[in-house]
Amino acid sequence: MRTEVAIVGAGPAGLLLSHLLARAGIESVVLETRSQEYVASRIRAGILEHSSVELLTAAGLGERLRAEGHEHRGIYLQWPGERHHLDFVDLTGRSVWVYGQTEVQKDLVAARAAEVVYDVADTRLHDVGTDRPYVTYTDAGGAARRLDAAVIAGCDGSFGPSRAAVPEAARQTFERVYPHSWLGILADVAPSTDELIYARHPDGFALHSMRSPTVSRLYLQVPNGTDLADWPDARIWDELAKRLGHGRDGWTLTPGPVTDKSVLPMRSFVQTPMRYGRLFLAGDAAHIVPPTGAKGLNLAIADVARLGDALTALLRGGDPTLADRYSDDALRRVWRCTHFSWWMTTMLHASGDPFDAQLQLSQLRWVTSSAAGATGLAENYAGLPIR
Ligand code: RFL
Ligand code: PHB
Repeated sequence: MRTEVAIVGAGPAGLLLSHLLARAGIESVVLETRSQEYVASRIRAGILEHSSVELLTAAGLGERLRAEGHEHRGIYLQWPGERHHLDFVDLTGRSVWVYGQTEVQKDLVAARAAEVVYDVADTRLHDVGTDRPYVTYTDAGGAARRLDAAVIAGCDGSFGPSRAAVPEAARQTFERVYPHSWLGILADVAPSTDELIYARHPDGFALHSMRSPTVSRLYLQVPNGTDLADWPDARIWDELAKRLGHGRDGWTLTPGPVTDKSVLPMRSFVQTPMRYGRLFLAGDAAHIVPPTGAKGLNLAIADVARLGDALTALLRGGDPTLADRYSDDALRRVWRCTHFSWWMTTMLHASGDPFDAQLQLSQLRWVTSSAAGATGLAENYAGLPIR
């Protein structure tokens, strides 16, 4: 089989790239190791920044988002005894939207821009340093296949093979592993808040997020290696109530039936460069951020917006300028988001160190009382323009 762009991975990065390319008249084939049902039901990110909404809307993917998503003006930041609202619209003129990654994924599948081959195995990238790269894989029926392309886009997330297809001598990696994880639940209960609450508490961070007027998404900081068996639903709700300040100033947390429960380890990771020869990396394949800044999905969207432009200029206009700049341009945003996610994580998670605790409280008081501090957080959270 031959196509213009071979895309490895049908997550949001891979499917959105195929969609943007199709709109520019460029053909692609997407290879995905999981089944269509599995990919469509994974529960992940929930917040779209302003630029992501603009980009999805401009790409013809904004209809359901605007009908069923919920625009938020800002977030609450709290610590014991205090809760403050940061209004991003007042501070920066930009809002964020609650619209689950699962929904973005469904919209992309429905748009069906390119052929997606699900249930592939043994995906391998070859000759990426030449102008005749190709991918080999085994299809669902067990047959060995080969896909030739002008360009390969590695959109295969943190566990895929694309990242390692860059020769070791040509790549550099940067990593920070955090000593805590998040225990996340999805619950069939109306959110107890109108906008997200990020809570610092001496016993650990808690986040009250949501998916819809009837579905809540909540997280607790837990130690690495936490076993879900030690966390029956009642214990989770008790801990959330304590950390989120149930009963204070008349605010209550309403518990409900838990429909999903998982533990997510946290790390920051960047591999540079994001391009080697005819291989371009995008999304989690190139970088991972801890979820505290809500940046993972948004960064994936920003990468492929840039990559779509670059590949269109390269393959349609024969102009390599944007492709040559792709890695440097994308990495500027990647490092900004990596810093913001690290900063939000270190400001809000309990480390057990009393010096850290005082610095965190000082920082929280500053971002909630100074216009400069609040605007800095708002600008990063609501997101800078993509291009
Ligand atoms: P994805 O979504 O991981 O998609 C990559 C796709 O590549 C496929 N793949 C392969 N395909 C073919 N051959 C192979 N050998 C392959 N190996 C892998 C995978 O099956 C998958 O379908 O990466 P993408 O598109 O770059 O999108 C990035 C976002 O998904 C990610 O940044 C966020 O979801 C991060 N993230 C979260 N971000 C938040 O802001 N808030 C969250 O609550 C949140 N929860 C999460 C998350 C990421 C998670 N992962 C990756 C473990 C929860 C989880 C569990
Ligand atoms: C979510 O709703 O899953 C979510 C929201 C904000 C974050 C992380 C996760 O910072």
